[in-house]
Amino acid sequence: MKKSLALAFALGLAAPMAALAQSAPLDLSQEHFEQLDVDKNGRISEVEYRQFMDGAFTKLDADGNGRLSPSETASVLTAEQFAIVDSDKNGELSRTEFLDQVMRDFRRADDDSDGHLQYP
Ligand SMILES: [Ca+2]
Ligand SMILES: [Ca+2]
Ligand SMILES: [Ca+2]
Repeated sequence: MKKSLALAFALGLAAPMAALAQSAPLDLSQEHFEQLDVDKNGRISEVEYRQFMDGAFTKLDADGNGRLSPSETASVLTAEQFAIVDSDKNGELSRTEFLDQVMRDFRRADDDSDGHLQYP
């Protein structure tokens, strides 16, 4: 659980996985938080999170074919993590598979289920 949210942030922010894997799910730096909090209301909504991760998918999709291959995600996902996100096991990540995973992470991190993450 800790790893998967850290993974989500790593996808967008290219932070070192080794360091992130050690941190708590909401142990975001203020800088990371502010990047995600687009409307600057002090909270990250599901919409802000989804839009950010949608952009991260587009950035990772180097050949622009709408799917992520293992090599396109090599810098942010281990083979094991890739297999978890690849829910239909076809060897590629669709945008839906990717967003389903990161939004599950979001909801797990949203302890009080109000649809927002607050800066601690
Ligand atoms: Ca916000
Ligand atoms: Ca691709
Ligand atoms: Ca797939």
